[in-house]
Amino acid sequence: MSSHSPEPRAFDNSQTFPPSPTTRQGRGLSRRAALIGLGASGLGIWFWTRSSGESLIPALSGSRSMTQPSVLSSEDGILELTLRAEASQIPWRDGTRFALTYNGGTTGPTLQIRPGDKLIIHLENELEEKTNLHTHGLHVSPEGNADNVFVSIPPGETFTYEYDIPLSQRSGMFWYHPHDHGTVAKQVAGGLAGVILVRDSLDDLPWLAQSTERVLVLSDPPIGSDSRILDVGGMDAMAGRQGDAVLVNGVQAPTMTTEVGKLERWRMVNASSSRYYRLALTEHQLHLIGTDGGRLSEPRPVSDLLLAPGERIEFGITPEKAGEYELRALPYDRGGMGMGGMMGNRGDAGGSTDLTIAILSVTGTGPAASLPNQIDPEANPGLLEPTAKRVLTLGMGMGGMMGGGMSFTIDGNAFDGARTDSRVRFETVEEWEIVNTTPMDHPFHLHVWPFVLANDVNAGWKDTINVPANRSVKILVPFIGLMGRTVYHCHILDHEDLGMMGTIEVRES
Ligand SMILES: [Cu+2]
Repeated sequence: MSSHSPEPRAFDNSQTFPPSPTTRQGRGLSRRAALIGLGASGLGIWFWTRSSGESLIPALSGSRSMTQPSVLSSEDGILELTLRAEASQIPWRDGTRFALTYNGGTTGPTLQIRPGDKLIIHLENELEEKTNLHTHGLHVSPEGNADNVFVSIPPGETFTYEYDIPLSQRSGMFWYHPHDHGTVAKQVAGGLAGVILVRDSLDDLPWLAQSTERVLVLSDPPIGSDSRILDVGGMDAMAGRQGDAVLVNGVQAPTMTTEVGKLERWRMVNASSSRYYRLALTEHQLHLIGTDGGRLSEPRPVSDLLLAPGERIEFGITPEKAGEYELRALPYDRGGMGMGGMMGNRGDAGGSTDLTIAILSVTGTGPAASLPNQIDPEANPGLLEPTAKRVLTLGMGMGGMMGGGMSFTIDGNAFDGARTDSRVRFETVEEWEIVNTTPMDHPFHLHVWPFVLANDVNAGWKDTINVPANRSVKILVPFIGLMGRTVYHCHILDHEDLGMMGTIEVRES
């Protein structure tokens, strides 16, 4: 868990791999471009690293209210809806901007479901290219017409997804977005994303039900008038594209209003293609109460927390006095290649995001709200004894992109959907060590089966975990509940499109 430490990260989960003073020094040069030789990495080439200097469009002065995406809730155990993916012009300042939308909104509708429900989504593809749908984090089948990333829906066609939400699905925040290999980064960057809230009896506890719940979808779209904004160069893709403005539910630096004594509960998802957010609230401690896969057993106070692409967190906030406070993204260097930025291209990575994401406006006086000591007594996994160990190595090599650039790999292989990379026996627990041999951070995401961190098993259920540059992370994965064939990948979505994805098949034998 990070507080104000020189190397902030979401969890203290990494072991140095290998100890690399050159790279650590490089990552520390957070305020200027630096040329660093990484011959020791075996790549034998030079990378630029860079962490600031990108020109995000500043927020206009004057306050804009926080909006919430529209909500669709299940009734009598079923939620059935149509999602129409299409190119749109949506409101932006005094005019409009180009975006890809679900049902025309800047954020797709929030889908509220309960364990045991059936979720039916008719996905209409009105885009000019193929697409599909992934229900990120849901413990549902990855096969057939459920959470099957190998489905590809041509333009003009409709596909009906059906998800049986198991009774074992934990209450939490999940999200949906396209996952058709090769087009994921541009479609998510264009705006295709929405939230899924799974609620159960935990959500009926008075302190939870009576608090002010807000969904905060963080995105950083490219801003422009037509679809050309979604075309980025090879360098930007390799770095991981970053957009032109940071938005919350489609609004730049919105204001949330509340009163002293009220408990604020913020459920945040990083729906950006590549951008990282190291979150802090001025003059406040944040209380982490939920992670990707649901609530913690007890709140964890943090001064700041890193939210990598794909990750979710739920914060409790207890304002003590009236005032205006800023939800900030603090500097964080995710490493990178930086050449695009040096040449003035759009969306270069590395890139420290240092700005105001939203404003909390507090009025009134009196005692602050309090959080209970215990949240979800069933959150902790108990004893997880791995029966197998597996090492996955995230790498970059020459020869990708038609020989002209880098290929992004896992265990030396770029993605091939026909190849099965990891075979796992159903109803076993595996320890996975995710080794990052590159000078950039990569958020690792496993579909279907949530995991915990090996060195802090009570830190909450996860499905996406940042693996810092030249470090490794160990996770424990119970492969229970569901069998099937699906994928794991880097959630810097350009890296996934460039090949940093592998396949996994879980069977009884
Ligand atoms: Cu990556």
